[in-house]
Amino acid sequence: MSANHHHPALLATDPELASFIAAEESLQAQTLRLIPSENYVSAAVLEASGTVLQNKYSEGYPGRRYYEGQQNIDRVEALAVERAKGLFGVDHANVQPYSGSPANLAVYLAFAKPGETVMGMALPMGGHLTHGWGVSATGSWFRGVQYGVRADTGLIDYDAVRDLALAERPKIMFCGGTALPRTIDFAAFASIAREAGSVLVADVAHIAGLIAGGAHPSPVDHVDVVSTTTHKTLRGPRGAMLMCREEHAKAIDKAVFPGLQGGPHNQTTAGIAVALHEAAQPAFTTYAHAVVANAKALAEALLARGFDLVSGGTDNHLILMDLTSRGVAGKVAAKALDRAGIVVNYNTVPFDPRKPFDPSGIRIGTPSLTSRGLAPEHMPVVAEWISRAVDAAAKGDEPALAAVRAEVGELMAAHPAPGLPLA
Ligand code: DSN
Repeated sequence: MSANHHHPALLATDPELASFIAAEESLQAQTLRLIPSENYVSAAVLEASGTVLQNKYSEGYPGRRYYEGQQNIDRVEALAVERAKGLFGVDHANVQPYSGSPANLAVYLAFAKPGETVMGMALPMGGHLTHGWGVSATGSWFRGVQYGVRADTGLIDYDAVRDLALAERPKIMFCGGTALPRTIDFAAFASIAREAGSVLVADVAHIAGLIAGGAHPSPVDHVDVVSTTTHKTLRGPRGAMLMCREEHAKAIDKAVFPGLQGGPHNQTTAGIAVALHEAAQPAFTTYAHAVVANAKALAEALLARGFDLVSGGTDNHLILMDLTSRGVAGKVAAKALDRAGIVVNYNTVPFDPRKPFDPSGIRIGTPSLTSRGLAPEHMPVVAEWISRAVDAAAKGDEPALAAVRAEVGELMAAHPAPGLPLA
């Protein structure tokens, strides 16, 4: 059956657009998706996210709205908030940020004034644009100062973080990032932030699902604010949440609305509520630990094939590969892997001599393949495919990439992804 049959109204109204979605469904079904910030949501999350809740304006918060007719919307949002509080053990949750960048911008609005100093990990070291990096509003409207990792270990240099924090006394300090393969020591950051008098924000977008499932320590007892997207390891729709202690609740809510945003995306709030419900089930704890077990097994298999991994391995869902010694640039490798049915992103490695748009590494991760039920026993073959594709990229060997693609397709067909129509 064609995937188009799963969207009959769309197919009738707009067959061109329907065909694009059907093609994307096939692509997601047939490829090995290794981008560590992506996942497959469940059919239930997909259903909740595509509902008539989208027809409603709801500026304000449950019980305090600027539009009438909120009887059901209030219940949806209150449920999402209660579930977030329960899952992460926080006093307060705001589920309205449209995505991670607006969520972080709201934190700036709540705690800093333009021109004040803010501190985060440098983007090329594994941080995020919104942690004060220059090309982001957070690095141009505020004065961003940045820390990184040690050149010899690839690990965060907490002594250097402390020195910088005490010298700069930032109003806001971010920990967390987008290419960090190792456990974040939230207690160490908290002690530094206390000394420096900074508001400490843990951006756990990448690891929120691991935290919910007990596979990464929680920042909740250590930081002022937790910022997260909802669509990565947490396996929800594209959205975000801000969580904090009661003392910061008003400042955070005011910053999100009316400070930064208008009407919340109620259909997304519903999808978040479902994802949080799913993440509270025992099966999600199993999932979170399996993500890490798969990443560790994949890292070992890659090391055995001679790959260089930043920090020598992983503690979480993510692996950062430096391809310099393989004689191929990250972008060339990523594009070849794509042709081999393996979807990754090219990425800078710490102290990368190459440019961000043509860097030395690729970033991979195991959230999506774990959602399809792949296990550590499959990781040696995944490493073998990556190795064959990277070598083929270096040689321009297209038949070798096609051969990998066929093998990938077979394994993917045997492990259907959640939320996708069966072919
Ligand atoms: N785009 C996200 C990621 O891939 O890590 C960060 O914003």
